[in-house]
Amino acid sequence: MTDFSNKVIYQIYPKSFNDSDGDGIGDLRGVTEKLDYLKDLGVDYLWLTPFFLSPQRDNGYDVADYRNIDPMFGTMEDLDNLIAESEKRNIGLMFDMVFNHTSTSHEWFRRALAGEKKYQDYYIFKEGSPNQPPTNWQSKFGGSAWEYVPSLSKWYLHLFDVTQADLNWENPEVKEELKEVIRFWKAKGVKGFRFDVVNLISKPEIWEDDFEGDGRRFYTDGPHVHEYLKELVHDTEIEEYVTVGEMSSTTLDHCIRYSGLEEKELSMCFNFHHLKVDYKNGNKWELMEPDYMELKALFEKWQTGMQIGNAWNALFWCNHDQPRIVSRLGNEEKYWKESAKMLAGMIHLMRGTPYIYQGEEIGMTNPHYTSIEQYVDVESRNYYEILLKEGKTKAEALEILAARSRDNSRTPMQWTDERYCGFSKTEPWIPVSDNFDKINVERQKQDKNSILKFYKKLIMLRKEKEVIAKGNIEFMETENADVLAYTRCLGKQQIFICCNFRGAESQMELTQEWMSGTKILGNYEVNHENNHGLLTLHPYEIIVLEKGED
Ligand code: TEU
Repeated sequence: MTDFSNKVIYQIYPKSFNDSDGDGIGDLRGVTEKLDYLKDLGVDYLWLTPFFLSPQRDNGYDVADYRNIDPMFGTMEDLDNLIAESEKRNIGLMFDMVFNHTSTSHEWFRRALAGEKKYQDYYIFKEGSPNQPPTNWQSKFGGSAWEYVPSLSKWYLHLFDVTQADLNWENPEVKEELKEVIRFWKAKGVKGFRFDVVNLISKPEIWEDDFEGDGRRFYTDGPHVHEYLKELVHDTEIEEYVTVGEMSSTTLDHCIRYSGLEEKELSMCFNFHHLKVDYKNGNKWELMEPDYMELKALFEKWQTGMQIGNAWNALFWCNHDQPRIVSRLGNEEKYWKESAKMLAGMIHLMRGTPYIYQGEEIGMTNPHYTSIEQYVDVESRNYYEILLKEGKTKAEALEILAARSRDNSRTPMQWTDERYCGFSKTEPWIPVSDNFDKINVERQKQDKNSILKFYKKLIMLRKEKEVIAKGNIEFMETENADVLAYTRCLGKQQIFICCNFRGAESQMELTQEWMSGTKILGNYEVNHENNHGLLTLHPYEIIVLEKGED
């Protein structure tokens, strides 16, 4: 399988990236306009979230036609042009394959509803009485995971929104249809694929109630998932393409199989465990201070576990579903720059392929919305109602959304300090963050110490130093709750990375062998204080030392 260890991938949420035609919605031509910016940043691939025909109930993750472009994003010609222009710059495009479900507006579902047996078998329909869903499972967006269709006297499964009906992967015809979608985009020159919630595609044989949770333990990493993935990849001949699976609530053992060298499934996988360390009792909708010991333990488990298993991680903090990392684990005010850089370095220097989500490279923050009207996301809107029903006040519910909503990452990309932040000439589909006059690309291009420059440096370093791409990882200071430290090692090349989580000074022991290391990267100009092996780190400081032959 191809080695993606020195590649860096940039994620684009087209709706919020750049609006070329002034309708307030980002589009494909808008992406093409920014290719030089992305080339200059140094990224190798662009993962574009779905721009296919869709009612946009879940911003494109409700696909109505896998082979056509939603007019709000442009035309096939615009896409062909984007592919050609990317190719010229040696940037590969990765498309987002939403194969766990389709929109209920998809022709297959419409024909199923119209009574065509063939298409009913494309989905998961179950007989049942109108008052009794087949199981008590909950949708990930709140409420039952089943919807009753009176005209058919049947229920259908939707693990996400009611308009996102789960596909039946046990039906060989479904698998063939989906393979054709991949072949279609391959023929267009697409260089890779991201597979949406692909570890949920294999449903259980027995349908039973879940009295311990929301049902996920029955369909996550399901019985045939590895077989389905192997078949999909093999039959579409994408073994050498960059492929990443989004693995929801997965396990290390499964990820070793999904992305292990032997199994020939995917190049790498996303897991989300490290992004739940501030969920109280595992509940996204209950706020808690981040548990840094848990974060450290998770990184150690996944980094070393995947290394031993000869498997490959996708490294990331941010995506279109996550609040901004600087607002979450960093500091938006006094140490905004320092903390954004520290978090960037912490994740980019680990073992895996790093992903940058648009705006992360300039330290974009959450937008601090204060009214429910500002939110667009279906999950946020649903949970607002659920939180109120549970007895929260409006203010409490809004405080939770301000920290947890997926819209935190979906605000328009901040290009300049102009009105609508250089994203559009008209009012965008979702409100702009309040700080675009300070945080924007143009400003950071002028500043040699900007967060943008730091990301550029990180990307360059991965390409220059094989130890970053391929080195073994080992964690240090595992009992220190203030600092995350690790080494990477490849033959005689070695680097040491330490990061201070705190907005205050922290200390760690520096072993004898690292005392003479050369600093190759940091977020403070002043030298660190090294007092007989006790290293004092500034607030949110990151220090990267190197030794050995390069
Ligand atoms: O997300 C899957 C997923 O489970 C989430 O990250 C989800 O947002 C979270 O569980 C809710 O708390 C993927 C896409 O990234 C997301 O945008 C889609 O809405 C979802 O699948 C359905 O296609």
